[in-house]
Amino acid sequence: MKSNIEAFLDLVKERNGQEPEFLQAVQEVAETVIPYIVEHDIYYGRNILLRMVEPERALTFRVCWVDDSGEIQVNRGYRIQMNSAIGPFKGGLRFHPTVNMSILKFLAFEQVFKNALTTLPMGGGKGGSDFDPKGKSDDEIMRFCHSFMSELFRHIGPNTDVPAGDIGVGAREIGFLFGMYKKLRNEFTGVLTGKGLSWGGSLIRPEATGYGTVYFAESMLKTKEEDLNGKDVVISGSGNVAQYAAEKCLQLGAKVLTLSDSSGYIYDSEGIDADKLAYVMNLKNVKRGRISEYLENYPHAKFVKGKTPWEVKCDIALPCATQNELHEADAKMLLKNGCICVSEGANMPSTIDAVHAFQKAKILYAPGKASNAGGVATSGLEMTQNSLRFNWTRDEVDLKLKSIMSNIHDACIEFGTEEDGYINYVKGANIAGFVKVADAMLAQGIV
Ligand code: NDP
Ligand code: 2IT
Repeated sequence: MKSNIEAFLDLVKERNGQEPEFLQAVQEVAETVIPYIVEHDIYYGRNILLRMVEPERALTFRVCWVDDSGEIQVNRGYRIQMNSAIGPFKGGLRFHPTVNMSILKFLAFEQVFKNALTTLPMGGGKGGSDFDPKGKSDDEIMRFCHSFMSELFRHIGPNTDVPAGDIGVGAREIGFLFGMYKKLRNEFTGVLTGKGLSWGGSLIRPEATGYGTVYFAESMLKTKEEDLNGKDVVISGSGNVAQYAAEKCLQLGAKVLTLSDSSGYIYDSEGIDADKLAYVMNLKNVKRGRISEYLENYPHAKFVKGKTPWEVKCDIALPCATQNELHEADAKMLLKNGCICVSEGANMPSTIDAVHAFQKAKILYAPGKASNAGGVATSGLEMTQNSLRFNWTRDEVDLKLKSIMSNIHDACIEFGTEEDGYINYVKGANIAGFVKVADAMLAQGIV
């Protein structure tokens, strides 16, 4: 006879067979949450997980725009409104050529649990486009964002759905999107987060995902009476999350050895210090260059083309680039080299087999929905400040971020501690997130 988990996954596969990333995200949740549901009468037999894997609404739309040479371009826009049981849909927009239904549904599904973990009143959603921002001029980015928002504006609002950034969507894109929303609606509201400071943004929002990922690593290390001071850290990615994860590691006395992009990784055996990181930030955020250009200023470093940094010996690994960037063989290599802690800044960067390898070795391993929740949590704080029409100081927001990350860690301990004392952060995060959303769904009835 099939187990409850297998039967559930077969059903989800039947309906979503063409969506491998979504099925992967659902499997990871089902493996830990179904045994919990079976043991708890209030959830059993109510098809709550089946309701959670079906988006409340999934939109696709045409985005036409004119490039600098006068050619008409056509992209596809999406917004997945996954679950609004505990608050308005909330989650980022991703602009990347690989964007499709599967990727956005996995991200939206993860977001539901992540947002619940923050304890703030936010449902889950995700959106974006297969538009590739690489190599586009600022004017092309503006025309694309304006066209994208000329449809999306009908479906979002400060009490309905509040998008933000993700891969390929940063401060520049949020500005253009906000400008068009404001024009079409004729109202100035907190409909997007990650806004500029002078027009409704929050201090610490740009830093929050990376900082939060490192705060979470600190909490995990503390359970072993360890900290970041003097540790060797390997980071993937060189975008928003990776940059601020690196900054916080440096502030806490760790040595950052690598950064990467989709072309390969750089390894600086002397460590990427604050000056070198400032160079990277300018290279990536202003010049919009490639990480290999690091060597133009620091020729002693190595650029390893086409590879991910997991082969570099380290104490702590922070995957901060994209989904499925860390495979089982990478996990085994990290373990062999003595890695004791993995805190995910990206969403689902480790494959299921890689996660199982970390757990089997009983190292400290946190899934993105727990460890990278600082970004959306600070988006929630931006929404609060917008509603209050008031801004908190940098220290006030940072303190709240720290406290939220520490509470998420506590929730993982509460729901994820196994009989032998090992903290299964995947189980903890999934069950803690599930309970909050499921209770709200039960209270609201079959809608
Ligand atoms: P950015 O666009 O700022 O940076 C993305 C980085 O990841 C770049 O270095 C990029 O390299 C690399 N990357 C992207 N796609 C791939 C790929 N297919 N293979 C290898 N490298 C890739 O995005 P963010 O830093 O904002 O996002 C990084 C991760 O963090 C994502 O998984 C995102 O979902 C997650 N996240 C982001 C949050 C936020 O607040 N921004 C919040 C929580 C999670 P290249 O330039 O070559 O594409
Ligand atoms: O994956 C994520 O949590 C984000 N991209 C941030 C979402 C948000 O609404 O700030």
